[in-house]
Amino acid sequence: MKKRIFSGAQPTGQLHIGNYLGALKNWVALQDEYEAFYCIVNLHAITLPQDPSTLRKATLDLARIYLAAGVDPEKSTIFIQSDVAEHAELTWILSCISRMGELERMTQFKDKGKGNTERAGVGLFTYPVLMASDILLYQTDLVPVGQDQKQHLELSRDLAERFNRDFGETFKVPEPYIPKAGASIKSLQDPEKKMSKSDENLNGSIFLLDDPDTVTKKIKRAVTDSGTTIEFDESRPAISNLLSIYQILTENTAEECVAHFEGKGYGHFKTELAEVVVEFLRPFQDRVREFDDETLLSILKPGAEKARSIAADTLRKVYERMGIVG
Ligand code: AQP
Repeated sequence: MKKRIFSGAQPTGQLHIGNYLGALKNWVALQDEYEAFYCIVNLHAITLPQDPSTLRKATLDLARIYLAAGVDPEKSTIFIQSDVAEHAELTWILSCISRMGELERMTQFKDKGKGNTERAGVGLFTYPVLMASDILLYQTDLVPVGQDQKQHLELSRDLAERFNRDFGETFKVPEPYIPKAGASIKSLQDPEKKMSKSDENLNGSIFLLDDPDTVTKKIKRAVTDSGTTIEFDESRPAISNLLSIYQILTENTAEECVAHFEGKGYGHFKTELAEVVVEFLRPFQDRVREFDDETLLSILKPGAEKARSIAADTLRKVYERMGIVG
């Protein structure tokens, strides 16, 4: 029996190269070895206001991105979260064993709620409980995510352990899979912040659907540090971030990258980096155009059916253990 992985992304805005390097790239690499479930988490998206027609379109567009990135529907189950009602149902159950204090400590709530708990949505507050439900429903062994999701994954583990202790062994306790390189790609405009879909400064993110000209301009405008050498250095996060992107896309070692740029200046480095990113995006964007809506639905609907059969089984056990009958 293969071990199982679960992961997902939100159909909120355009995916960027950070989403790809931190998550999607690893989903593709892991799908041979694991039984993989990749979800389009549209219920997470509505924790912040969304325009309905934009959300509807973004949901299918995200399925295109998964497929173009190399997620293979013959190997992996791809589905839309809202097609499996058990996600919302288990969220209620897990909310009842979650504690206000532990959710208040979640840094993403503090960031996205902009520190204003009075005005922040309750859904944004309970977002990590929905994420725990996503993962635990599938008896997941491994969850490939970027560094920003590590804290949420810890909560998923805590909730699984708490439920198992209080009601008997029910959930597998999942392990995080956080890549060594690419787990936290930073904004090109502010290396203290992660690259983000919702960043108002569009120059901070390289979107997967950016055209070559836009990519090149964004990289040329990327902030650099006061030094002159091209190397990994914790005290120089801007150049280290750009070099990480170069390293992962070229699949060279850190030492090879540093040696390659020895004696070269920032201008030369940025030109080469832009070429590498553009050459990576070109075939990716061609593949995105290959999938029409009908093809997507023919993948997503059976995906949801397969997911639902496993999710329903877990939820039935949960209800039994808790004494909920109906
Ligand atoms: N900058 C990043 N570097 C590496 N990995 C990242 N991820 C997100 N940003 C980076 C990983 O991408 C996966 C899908 O993310 P998501 O759709 O759940 O969105 P998010 O984590 O909330 O971050 P975004 O993409 O920046 O969106 P917004 O702006 O809406 O918050 C996850 O595995 C995530 O770790």
